This record gives sequence, structure tokens and C-alpha cells, in this order.
Amino acid sequence: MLNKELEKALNEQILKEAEASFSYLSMAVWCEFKGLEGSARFFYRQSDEEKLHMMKLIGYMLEMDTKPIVPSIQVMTNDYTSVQSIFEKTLTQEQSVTQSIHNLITLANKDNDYATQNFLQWYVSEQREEESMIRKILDKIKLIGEGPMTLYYIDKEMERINQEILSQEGEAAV
Ligand code: OFO
Repeated sequence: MLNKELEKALNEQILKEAEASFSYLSMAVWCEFKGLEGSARFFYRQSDEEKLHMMKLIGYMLEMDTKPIVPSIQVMTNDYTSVQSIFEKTLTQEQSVTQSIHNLITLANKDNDYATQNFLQWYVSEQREEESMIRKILDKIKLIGEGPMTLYYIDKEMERINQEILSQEGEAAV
């Protein structure tokens, strides 16, 4: 069984991952509504990934004979002002998730819980990759510049990034 403090923190992490999943879903919907297909596809996939992160935590708690809490999610913002603002929000969100993963590891260390420390290492790598990818996309968006004329190019770039991710995933599966 996990210690109570860690149990509470892992449940909070489940909530964070669920919120991230729904937040990306609302971004995907906004993008699709605006005709930004490439960006929408990117955020739909992000949303699915965050759900997987949540499920991994749920699975781990069950494996450790501790009952996880399935969270309830508040209604997400469905209004965004621009693609750049969406990616800025994404980066802030990911940085906050990274911080909470680090806090979880500190707690696991304090409790000499080696299994949880080991389990959380996957999240450390995942967050490092996510943050770096989002930062690169933001740099590109800033380079292209935003305006009605450039949205098309931003979305084309997002489609290229989607293809890149798909081929990386394909390579990883081989
Ligand atoms: Fe799961 O928070 Fe990002 O990747």
C-alpha cells in the first residue's frame, strides 16, 4: 500500500492529467471550428495522450493495492484568442505538470518508496520531451508571425509536425 500523503498526491496528479486531457480537447475543438485541421489533429492526439498518462497512474495505484479516485472535471474554457495563445497556455500547463511530478518524486524519496520513484521516472522523460516540443512549436509560430494570412502556414507547419510525430511513433513501435 502507498502511504497516505503519496496516495493524496497521486490522486491530485490523476486530476491534473485529466484536466490536461480535457483542456487539449477544448483546444482541438476550437482549432477545428476555425478550420485549422492540422492544429486540431495535434491537440486531439495530445488529449488522448494525457488520458493515457492518467490511466497509467490509475493502473499503478491499483497495482499498489491503493484505490485511485476518478476525478470530476470542471467545464473548460472553450474560447481562445489565437493559436499562439493556445500554445503559450499549453507550455504553462505542461510546466505545472512537470513541477507536480517533481514534487511527487520528492515525496516518494522522503518515504523511501523506490517503486514509486521508479514509476515516476517515465513521467520525467515524458515531460522533458513535451516541454521541448511545445517550445519549438512556439518558436516557429513566432517566426511565421500571426495574422489571417499566416494562419494557413502555421497550420501547414502543424500538419508537418503531426507527420513527424507519427513517423517517430512508427519507428518506436518497430
Ligand atoms: Fe501528462 O502532462 Fe503532459 O505530457
